[in-house]
Amino acid sequence: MHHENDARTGLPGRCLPPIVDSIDRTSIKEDSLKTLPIAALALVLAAPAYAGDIHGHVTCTGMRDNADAVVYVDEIPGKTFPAPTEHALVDQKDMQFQPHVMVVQVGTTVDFLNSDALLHNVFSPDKCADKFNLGSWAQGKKRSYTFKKPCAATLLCNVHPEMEGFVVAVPTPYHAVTDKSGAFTIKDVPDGSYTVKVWHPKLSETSRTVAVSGDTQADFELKK
Ligand SMILES: [Cu+2]
Repeated sequence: MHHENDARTGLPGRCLPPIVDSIDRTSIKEDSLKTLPIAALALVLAAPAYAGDIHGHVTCTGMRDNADAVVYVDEIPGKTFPAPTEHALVDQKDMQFQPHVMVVQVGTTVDFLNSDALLHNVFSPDKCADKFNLGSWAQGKKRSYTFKKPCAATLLCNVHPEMEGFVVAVPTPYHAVTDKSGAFTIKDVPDGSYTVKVWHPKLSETSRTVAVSGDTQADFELKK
C-alpha cells in the first residue's frame, strides 16, 4: 500500500475509497496504478459498458407540425427501473395544459399546478390512470397523481371543455417528446436491441426494433 498523500484531499493514500482496493491488481500494472490520477480511475470504474443517445426525427403526417410525438424504449425483458423520486409538473396556465404532452416513467408522481386566477379541474377518463379526478384548487396550489402503470392518459378540465393534455407513462427511463421540427433525443441508452415505440395524440402508434450501439439514429413516420 502506498502512503503518498492524495493531491486533492491531502489524506494518506490508505484513506482512499475502498473501491480502489477492490481492483484486480493482476490486470493493472503497478506503475499505471501509481500514476493514474484517482479521479480518472474512479470515472473509469463507474462508467457503464457502452451507451449512447437515440436521436432522430418523427414525421407526423397531416399534422400542423411534428411536435408532441412520444418516443420511448418499451419494457426491457428482465429489467426493472426504480420509480423516480423527482416529481414531474404539468401547469394549467393561460387556459392550457402545459406541456400539452408529457412523458414520464411509470411510478412517477405528477404535480398539477394551477397558475390561472380561476378554478380549473384535472381529471382523466382513462382506466389505466384510475379515472382520477383531483377536484379543483386555487391559483398557485397543486395536487398530485402517481402513474402506477403504463398509460397514455388524457387530461381534461371539467370547467373548460376545450382544455386537453396528455401524460404518457412508459416502462423505462428512456423516453423523449419531439419538438416542432420532429427532432428527439433519448439520452444514455445502454447498447442493446430494443423495441422503440412512438405515440401521438392523434396518429396511429408505431414501433420497431432499434439496435443501439453508441449514438444511434432512428427516424419514424406516423400516419392516421
Ligand atoms: Cu380549466
